Amino acid sequence: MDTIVAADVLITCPSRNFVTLKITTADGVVGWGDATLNGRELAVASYLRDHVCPLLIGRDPARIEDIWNYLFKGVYWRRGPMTMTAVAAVDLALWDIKGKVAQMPVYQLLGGAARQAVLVYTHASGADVPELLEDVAAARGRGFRAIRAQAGVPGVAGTYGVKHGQYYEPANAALPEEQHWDTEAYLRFAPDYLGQVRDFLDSEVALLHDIHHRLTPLEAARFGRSVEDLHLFWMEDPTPADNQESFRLIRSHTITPIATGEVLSSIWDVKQLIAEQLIDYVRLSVTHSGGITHLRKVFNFAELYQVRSGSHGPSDISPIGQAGAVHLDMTIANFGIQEFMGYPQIVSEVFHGGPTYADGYLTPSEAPGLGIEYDETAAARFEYSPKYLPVARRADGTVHDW
Ligand code: EZ4
Ligand code: CO
Repeated sequence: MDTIVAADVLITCPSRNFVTLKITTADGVVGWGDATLNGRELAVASYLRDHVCPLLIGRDPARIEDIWNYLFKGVYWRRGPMTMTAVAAVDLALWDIKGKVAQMPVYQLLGGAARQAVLVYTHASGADVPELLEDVAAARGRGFRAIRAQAGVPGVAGTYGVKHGQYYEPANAALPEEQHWDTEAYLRFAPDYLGQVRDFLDSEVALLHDIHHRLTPLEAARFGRSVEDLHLFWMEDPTPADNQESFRLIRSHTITPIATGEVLSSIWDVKQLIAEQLIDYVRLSVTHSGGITHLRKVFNFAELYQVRSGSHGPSDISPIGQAGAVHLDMTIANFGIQEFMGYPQIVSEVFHGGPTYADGYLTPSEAPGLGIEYDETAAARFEYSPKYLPVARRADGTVHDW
């Protein structure tokens, strides 16, 4: 039996912060796990370093399911994004090790390819409609078959989802910026600009839109109804999912497909949404939801209700997490789509390998394990620097949902 001899937490910031768990075995196998939680990076790093790493030493790295349950059920405090991101990092590193020992890519260990490649969507955004259409055209130029479109709302300064510079990067400040939000302005404008994007795109290209939990259930129903003719692939996060039953109201009023879950992290957070068929796509990610071991259970459960996967895949999940997502996406029966924002070039100085993008699809690496390596020497050049997402307030100063 091989044993875990070291578990180290590494932090780097090649333009943004990434937290990585490195597990080393007595046989000299190294596994990499992603532990990046945007804006709470150091909390997860401490959770791992102070409370999880010591528990791993001496354990058999082959026993993934057992270690997962030890860290979830065996710990008094369970669930929550910080816990589930920490557990995910361990899980990803152990799958990486298992693949390297077996000399197989992780998707083979999970049952093998259920499709040729993984359909992805990317982001297009603009401060106004002409800028958005330019960005949509650029995404088409790169071959994307599914595009998420977000435009600035006139009169609403700093609308979420609109890029700054070359890359969409809302986590841009050492302390959170304050931005404005105006629901009525958004509801008047969004259906109109999405219509313009729909007309601009070839009909076979899928159009997605992210609402970022900004609406009440009734407002979301109104929005969903107003864009039904556009046949959106989905409207994302129409309202917070803290009350899972509130999606019933949206569902009873509109046939616009619904995706949710990027801020959720366990099967319990989406159980009712799935079992009552209140959503069409579940957006939990490998990195924030307990890794491959837990997310596979969520997707298998969703399969029973014809709910498909649509995992969160922003550039604030590291390339290790993104690689893990693509391995899992390859193997499940109810895969829907995978978000893929891509990374600034500088990120590839630290993370080598990973899935290959071509023509709107990602293909996992055939290298053993997750197929991605972390360059510790390169990583050491990029020191942690705090970066926070903005906070939104309404005209009267009330804090609004993210
Ligand atoms: O804004 O991951 O659908 N994707 C998204 C993301 C989120 C960031 C926040 O950390 O909503 O781009
Ligand atoms: Co989103």
